[in-house]
Amino acid sequence: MTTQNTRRQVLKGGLAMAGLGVLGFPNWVLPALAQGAVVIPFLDIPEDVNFEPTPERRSLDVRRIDGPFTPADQFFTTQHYGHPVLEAASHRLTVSGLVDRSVSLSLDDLRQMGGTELAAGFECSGNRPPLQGSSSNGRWTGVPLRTVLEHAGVQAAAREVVFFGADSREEEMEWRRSTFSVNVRFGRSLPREHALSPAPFLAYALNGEPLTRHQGFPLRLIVPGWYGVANVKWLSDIQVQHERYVGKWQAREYRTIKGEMVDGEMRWNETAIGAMRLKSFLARVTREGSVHRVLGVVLHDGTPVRSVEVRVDDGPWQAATMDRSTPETYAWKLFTYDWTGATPGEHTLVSRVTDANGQVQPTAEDLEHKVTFLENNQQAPRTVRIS
Ligand SMILES: Nc1nc2c(c(=O)[nH]1)N[C@H]1C(S)=C(S)[C@@H](COP(=O)(O)O)O[C@H]1N2
Ligand SMILES: [Mo]
Repeated sequence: MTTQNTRRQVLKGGLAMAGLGVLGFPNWVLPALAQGAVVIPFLDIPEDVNFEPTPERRSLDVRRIDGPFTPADQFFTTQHYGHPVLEAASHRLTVSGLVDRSVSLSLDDLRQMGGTELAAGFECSGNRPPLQGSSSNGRWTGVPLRTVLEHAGVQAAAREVVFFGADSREEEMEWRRSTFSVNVRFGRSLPREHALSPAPFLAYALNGEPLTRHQGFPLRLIVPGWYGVANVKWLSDIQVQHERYVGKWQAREYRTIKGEMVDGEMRWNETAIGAMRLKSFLARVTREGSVHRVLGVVLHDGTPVRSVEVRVDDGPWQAATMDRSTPETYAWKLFTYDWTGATPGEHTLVSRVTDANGQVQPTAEDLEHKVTFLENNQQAPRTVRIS
């Protein structure tokens, strides 16, 4: 199944294919908890960890995942400049710069161009063990970005497409030995070819409901396969330009500093946050009769997944089973592993994912010379006590 379909195709497909819901997504529901199943606490997650949302942030309690899509009221959320309050009726998306015609689109204009669906999961690049709660999976409704860009007509000289939210803040900005007071908007960019490719998406609904204010009401960008920071919320302006965009949130705050040994010499690289690095983590362990069922999540850039494996203590890597309900390219992928013969005492469980290019999820040691904490995709061990 393709990730984006017109509503008509989706309905037709939905009728043609048994087991699919009205929107063409599978009805498969991961049992919230099978009858009689007992959740085994993770010893690496403190018992008193507080998942209550603050006005700024909400973390997903991954131990409660009970279906392929994260409900909007559990979807993790974060941002840097608070939540602008926008009116749906008066909101306009402007497209300007190196375009044949500058446009200003209302939500109704966008709805008339769109109504397609996209399954996409993402994590904040700061998501890391032990909670891994800055990650979620959504079913978005909106318009492919390129439909809007083609409507405005991207000129030949354009190399970069910049996306601005309605959020901004007055900041002291240092440059050499001077400091300037500048109004900084939240902005991110994509290279021309990526912006005009089929995947990037302008979303006005999540799981069939209008975006909430936290999720970027009334409009946001979704860059499938990329870390969360790319998904500009409260999207207001698209600027098409020739210059590379080096704004704070593009080039400075969201980067990774990592050393790599080349010919016995350490080379330090600074890279911007972009596509998600291949990752799996364990979300829950339950005891169901004599079996311990392990549930986990894969996040990736859309490259097909070749395998997911689980290891118990120092045992061999064992194949886990990919859940078939999230086959969409950019959705997160759930997997299960049935652990039999668990003995009383403390055990360490860990997962690793390999993609179709042979890329293997790295270990913590592999990432030893990554000195900044973003893009932590290490194999993340969890401990449990079996009684
Ligand atoms: N306008 C705007 N968009 C933004 C941000 C922001 O601060 N302002 N934060 C980004 C970051 S860092 C992440 S991880 C995601 C979080 O999206 P969510 O709140 O829907 O989970 O939004 C991104 N989009
Ligand atoms: Mo983020």
